[in-house]
Amino acid sequence: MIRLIAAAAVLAALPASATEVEVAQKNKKFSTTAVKAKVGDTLVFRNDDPFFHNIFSLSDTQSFDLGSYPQGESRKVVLKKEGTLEIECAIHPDMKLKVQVEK
Ligand SMILES: [Cu+2]
Repeated sequence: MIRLIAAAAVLAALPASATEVEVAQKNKKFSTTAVKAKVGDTLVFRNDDPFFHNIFSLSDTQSFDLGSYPQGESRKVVLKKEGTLEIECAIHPDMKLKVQVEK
């Protein structure tokens, strides 16, 4: 019985519904222009184009620069704070994605 309670406590400590949110890049566009996610979720940026993309966020909420990477590869970011992220590609500035991060 004590062991069961301990296991339940461990489960409760994990984020309730941490999930992966995949956004592909194809034809110099993100697969969506806006996406909602939760703190603790992971954004997965998959490059489906036969050239490099370089995904970055300069939003105060959470800044990152994933570097340039080729077709078939993905880069991941765990969302750390609630707020809005304006995301672009450093190589193709017309590629824009807004991520609304909620608690
Ligand atoms: Cu690009």
